Amino acid sequence: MSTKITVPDIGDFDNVEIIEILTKPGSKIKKNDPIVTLESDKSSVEVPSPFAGVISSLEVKIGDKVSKGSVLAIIEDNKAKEVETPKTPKKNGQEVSGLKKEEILPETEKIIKVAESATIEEPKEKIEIKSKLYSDRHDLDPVETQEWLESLDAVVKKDGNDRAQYLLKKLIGEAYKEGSNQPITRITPYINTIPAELETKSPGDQNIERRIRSLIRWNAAAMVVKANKKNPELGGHIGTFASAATLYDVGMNHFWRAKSNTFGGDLIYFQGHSAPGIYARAFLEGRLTTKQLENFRQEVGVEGLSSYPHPWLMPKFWQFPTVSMGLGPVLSIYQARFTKYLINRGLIKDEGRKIWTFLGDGETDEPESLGAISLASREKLDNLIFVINCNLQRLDGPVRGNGKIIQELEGIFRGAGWNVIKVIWGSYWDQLLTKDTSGLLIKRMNECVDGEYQAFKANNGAYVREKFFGKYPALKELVSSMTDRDVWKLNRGGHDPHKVYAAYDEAIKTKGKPTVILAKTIKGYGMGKSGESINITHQQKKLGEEDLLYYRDRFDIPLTDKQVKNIEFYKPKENSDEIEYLKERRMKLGGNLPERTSYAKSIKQPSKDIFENLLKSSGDREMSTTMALVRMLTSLLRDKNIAPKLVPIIPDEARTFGMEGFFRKIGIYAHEGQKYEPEDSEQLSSYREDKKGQVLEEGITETGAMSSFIAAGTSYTNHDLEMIPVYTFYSMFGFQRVMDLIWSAGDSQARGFLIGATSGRTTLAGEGLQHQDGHSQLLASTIPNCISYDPTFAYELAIIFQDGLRRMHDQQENIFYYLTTMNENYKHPEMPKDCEKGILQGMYLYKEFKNKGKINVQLLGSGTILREMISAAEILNKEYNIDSDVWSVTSFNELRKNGMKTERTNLLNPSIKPEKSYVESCLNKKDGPIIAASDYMRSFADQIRPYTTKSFYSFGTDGYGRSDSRKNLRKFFEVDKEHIVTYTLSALAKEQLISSTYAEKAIKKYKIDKNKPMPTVL
Ligand SMILES: Cc1ncc(C[n+]2csc(CCOP(=O)(O)OP(=O)(O)O)c2C)c(N)n1
Ligand SMILES: [Mg+2]
Repeated sequence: MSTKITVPDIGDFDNVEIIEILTKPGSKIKKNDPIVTLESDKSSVEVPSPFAGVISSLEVKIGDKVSKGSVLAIIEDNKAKEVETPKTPKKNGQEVSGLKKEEILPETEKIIKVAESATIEEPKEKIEIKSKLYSDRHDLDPVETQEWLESLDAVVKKDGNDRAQYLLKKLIGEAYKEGSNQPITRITPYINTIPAELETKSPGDQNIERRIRSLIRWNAAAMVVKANKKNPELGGHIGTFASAATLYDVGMNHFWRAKSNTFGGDLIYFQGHSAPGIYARAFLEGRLTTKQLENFRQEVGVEGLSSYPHPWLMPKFWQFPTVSMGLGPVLSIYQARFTKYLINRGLIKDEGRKIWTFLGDGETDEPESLGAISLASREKLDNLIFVINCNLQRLDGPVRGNGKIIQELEGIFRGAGWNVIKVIWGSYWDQLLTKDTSGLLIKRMNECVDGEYQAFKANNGAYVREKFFGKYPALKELVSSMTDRDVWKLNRGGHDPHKVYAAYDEAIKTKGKPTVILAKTIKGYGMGKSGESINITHQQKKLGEEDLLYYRDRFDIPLTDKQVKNIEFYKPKENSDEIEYLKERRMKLGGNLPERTSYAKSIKQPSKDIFENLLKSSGDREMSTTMALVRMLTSLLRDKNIAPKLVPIIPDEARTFGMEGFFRKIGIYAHEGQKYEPEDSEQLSSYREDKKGQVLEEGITETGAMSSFIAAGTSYTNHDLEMIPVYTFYSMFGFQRVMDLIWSAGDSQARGFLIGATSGRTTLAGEGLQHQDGHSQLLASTIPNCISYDPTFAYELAIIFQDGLRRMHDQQENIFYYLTTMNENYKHPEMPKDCEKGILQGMYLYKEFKNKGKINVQLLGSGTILREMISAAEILNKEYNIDSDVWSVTSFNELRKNGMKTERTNLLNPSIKPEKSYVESCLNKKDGPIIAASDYMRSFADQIRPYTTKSFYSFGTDGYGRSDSRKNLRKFFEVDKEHIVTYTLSALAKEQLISSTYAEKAIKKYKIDKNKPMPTVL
């Protein structure tokens, strides 16, 4: 049967042009195969076939204008109306999952099995402990309270926790209806979440583990002290790791599974300045040498260790740069989300991998730390575990001296839907808590603030007895049989391996939500007077001999006094119990951590035809480079190798950039699919959410979008799967907003494309000061491995993008791209011959304007302002008989890099013939001064000024943007063709090549106000 394929509802558009025909008569097509591509002045979108069949005729041609209902083709669909078969990933499939199908040694398999079984146990049924009553002066009727509590106890015993929760919820609901506006509290008493009797016991040998931990503590502290003795400039931290040692050790000994050839590995975000402890363990494991430890923080010329986790500096060791506070937490949330994205898209297997994130309690002040936690619960990221080391201190002093950080965080995380596990008290408290039937102990625990808790640990047992227990006689009595030493021994949860083990165990078993562990610790644990729980702990890096001897004794390190004074490291023999135990534990968990590797296959490059369309002239059709980008991505989505690897990332601007066509075509990733019929379901660009969706529509969070970019851009190492993130943002809200994350993308060696769309100070006319970007290119130039371009024409963009794909995803270079695209529509010429190399190097001769004039000028323009240059060249040529060479500068940044390199080479080789910079080699045979301009600040073009001997004049958009028409904005910033003509004439006069009267006349002609101040002050 013949059926017409017509244009579906395309929203508000009418008379839209057909720019591509993607099928031909006789072609057999499947449902959803694209028939044509339509392009309005804002976006391009493919029209898919609504059913399968054979195309019998095409009813349209390229250039035709169509509207809803126009017939595109006739299809013979007498064959079954095939529904597109979903592409299920091949199990062990090489091309889909990127997982290696390799022979696994039986030995290794055994190890993995043991590791997995160690961590996948079914949770035990939970029993609620009986609530305890203590007298409360706010209680109007204690007897009534007691009755209610007893009823609750009875319900818990008879029908369990869930029933009790249900009843409580009902009660609160009723109270709310009655007018009580008191929300249910999200804060529980200041005690451990897991009652002692429900703790899963650690299978580890606690004695050996303690000895290992002590050695790690010693070596970590010695490393810092040694470095600072050598050179006090070097710095470092002892107190942070001292507080976190148990938190890390329990993970390393029992939970964190390394990457192997059958398992992707857990991903651990270590707290940045606890790095010395991580090195110290790697030293015991034999992964780092004494020499390396001795060279902590000395990386120039020697194989030293970097201050903090920096994959750029230690690419085989560190996986995640975390030390800029707040970035680790947010990056890890998006890492966990991206892992689920890959699983849901069928690109990797679900192996139950976990992402663990360590952060400081002070670090939670950073908006980035907590800003994305609701995403984690919304997306049900049960693969994510935060461990917040609540040592109650930050750099200057207490985190919440007058409050309790653990309680504050509990409320925030619980409110956001996380599973919260508080690990406040160590095992020594268990008995006291059981013994205290009055409820006073918990009351006292609840009422003390962090400033007091800090002071307790900065003092001694007698102080704790008096200040903590002494407040209530009954409490004092509770500890009357304990010595001060015993009281001092009452430990905090984060230093108790049993408590930490139980919390981790529960965390990994939690389903459907992320977990946060709030572990109470002591900053500078074990440092005694030199730094335990005192306000200067964070900065303490120089321990004196006395302090070192104390530290040695505190942790029973078998070093002589002399060795301690020499600050020697200590490593037991290979066959010692400690080393054997430590290695055996890691073997069982699949290998060492942290370790950075990549077994990702490179991506087969697309054929040149994909880019062909953009290399041709657009004829009379006007389009923006943003649209050209969308066209190119649409074509790339037809390439079977590239398509599945593309990760389009957009923070709520798809429609601004004309990318809404992707919604229907590849779907928006939504872990629960789409539970509703979108209001625009009939339309071609319908808002389609899908569990297998490919677009990461992030909502309004550039921080989140950038974090996704980093997760996707480092997928080659974290998932052994090369992916191609293309994160398109409003250029003003890119570098300016999330520069620190972009810096960390560089450190992480992320690969992918950042696209600053609607870029330039004058292309975005109406949006004004806070939207118009005239400096992102300069910010991009500060990142060493960021390659940036400001192309003007579609063919330039295509050549650059194609080369980027080749360099990053085929050659696997550790670089990333920043490309600015614009929203200004204009015609695009055909690519001139032989300019590909120049496009990539940063400039090429676009056109010569020759009139056999005697006077020459070199006009260099980038982005949209190149077009003003071209118009200026025409005017100069026609009206003033001035010849010019117009150069399209695709990247002042790349030109500068080349210039610096050449200059350096020449300075280092003063006796040989100097090399020419690329700029110089382009311009040295050309006559006339250089006039350079862009839609960015003058310093963008100025970057190449030192690399040419010619006179150089640069123009740009220094100053705040504002709203007006493009024409007026360019006039205001003096980068329109009239100013360029005028300034060129003036420059030529200054060079004494022409009379100054030409410029004076032009100033009058173009009504240029000489008295107008510089735009920078307006
Ligand atoms: C964005 C940022 N600001 C400031 C710092 C400097 N800094 C390093 S550690 C630190 C205090 C950290 O306190 P906390 O998070 O509680 O960690 P702790 O050392 O107590 O475990 C500060 C301010 C930083 N690394 N990053
Ligand atoms: Mg802290």
